[in-house]
Amino acid sequence: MEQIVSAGIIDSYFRKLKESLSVDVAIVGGGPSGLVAAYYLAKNGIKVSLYERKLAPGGGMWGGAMMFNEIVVQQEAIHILNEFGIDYKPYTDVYYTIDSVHATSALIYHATKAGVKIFNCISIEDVVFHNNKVCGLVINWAPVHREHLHVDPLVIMAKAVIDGTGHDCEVARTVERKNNIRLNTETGAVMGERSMSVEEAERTTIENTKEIFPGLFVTGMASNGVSGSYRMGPIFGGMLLSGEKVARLIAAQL
Ligand code: 48F
Repeated sequence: MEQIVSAGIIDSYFRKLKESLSVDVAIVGGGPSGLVAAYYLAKNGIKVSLYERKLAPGGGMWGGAMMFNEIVVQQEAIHILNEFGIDYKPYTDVYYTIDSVHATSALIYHATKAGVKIFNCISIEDVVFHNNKVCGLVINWAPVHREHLHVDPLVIMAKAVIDGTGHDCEVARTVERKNNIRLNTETGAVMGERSMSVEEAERTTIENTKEIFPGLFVTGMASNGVSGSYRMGPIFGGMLLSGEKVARLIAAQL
């Protein structure tokens, strides 16, 4: 009995991992923007895997604001809440409040149900760079990084990579730092995030959602971080719309 339980887990995990060695789209970060992008891509029949270094995907959405577990979403993103079957309550005529645990779990549920393979506890430490194009991810167990263990990684090949790592825009920073290249930003570099300006930030999150280097796209807060725009705090419409947009851009290219 004990052996069957262990063998079942090992066999099915390694099957999943092996089937994901080459995917259409590899997403770094399981925050709201990454999860929404993953869902729409998978719904379109595109093969997607998502890597999250924490135990639970969901990023900064679980905690609402200051651990008050409610978030705000504006009118423009309501169609995405409806798509995911997320309940919301009107607060004004254009802003809605939502239980953040309900919303986050719905994003995860529907992404996996649509066929996205989520790998948690895995950290992206680098990309694969061929012929001046990003074409995969270098992955390792998150605890390997946390413990500073000297252990070599494995590689996932992908036609497109999405940096959904939030405020730190980790993938974009790594690509820029290591490869002596210019990104598709005003300065050619990762410009870094500015202070809080809610309305402006919500708008630019969507504008800045784009391909910043061949094979590398940005979504969510990483879009604003890369392009030097503002942060917005616990309003999440921009994150959801950015995920929807990056999925559309990639689907059109594949
Ligand atoms: O930060 P996060 O939620 O990204 P997002 O989708 O949403 C931002 C909002 O939560 C909030 C905000 C909104 O109003 O400003 O901050 O842009 O999720 C990013 C996820 O990426 C993971 C990280 O643990 C988090 O769950 N992550 C970051 N770097 C790596 C990573 C990495 N190198 N490898 C794997 N996962």
